[in-house]
Amino acid sequence: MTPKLYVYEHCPFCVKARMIFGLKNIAFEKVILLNDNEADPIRMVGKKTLPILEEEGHFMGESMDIVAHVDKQNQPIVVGPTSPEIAAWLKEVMPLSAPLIMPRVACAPLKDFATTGARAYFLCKKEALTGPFNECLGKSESLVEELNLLLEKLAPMIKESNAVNGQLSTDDFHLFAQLRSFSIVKNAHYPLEVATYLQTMSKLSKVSLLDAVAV
Ligand SMILES: N[C@@H](CCC(=O)N[C@@H](CS)C(=O)NCC(=O)O)C(=O)O
Repeated sequence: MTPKLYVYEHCPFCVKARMIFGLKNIAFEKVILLNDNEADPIRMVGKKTLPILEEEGHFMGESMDIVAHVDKQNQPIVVGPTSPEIAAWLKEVMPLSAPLIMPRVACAPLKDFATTGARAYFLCKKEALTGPFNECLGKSESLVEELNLLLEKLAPMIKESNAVNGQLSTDDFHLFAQLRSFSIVKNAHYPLEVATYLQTMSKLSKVSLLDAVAV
């Protein structure tokens, strides 16, 4: 039976789980849940969280557990070394993530928010973390400037366009998921190495970027 992967389109953790199927060319059914659907995730894994993998009536949460589980099914591909430099970069960019991404995701035409209730649920929950979205958006210019500096800093760390450290590793899941979320930010400047990595990983993993709905 084809495995089912329950996801939100905006969600970087869901991107990690989607990536392993795309990279390994394994068929799966992508099921996009409404953001205010609490009942289904709670029924499946006991809490309101995605991604969730359903296989033969069994449910698995936690994005990187799903990656490891799918990877070991036949010839593993996520076998490369990780780099402390990439972990440090992801840590450094983290404070920019919510204020730049959440307010833009909140108004994007994604299936996660196909109903007014689903969009309102997201807005309410995430504004509690970031503060009012209009205030975040008001700081866009300086936040994008900071992001651009960090993208410049990332460029020389990218060894290959299909594997940040030269061979596919868990770093690629964390890095591509983060960069794909940032692709919703209009006017960010991607150095060539970063742009090529983003496009290549999107194509190989079959996870589309959010640039089509960038704000
Ligand atoms: N550690 C989990 C984190 C998953 C997570 O935080 N998912 C978010 C979506 S991006 C979620 O479902 N949050 C609950 C909500 O949005 O209501 C994983 O890696 O899968």
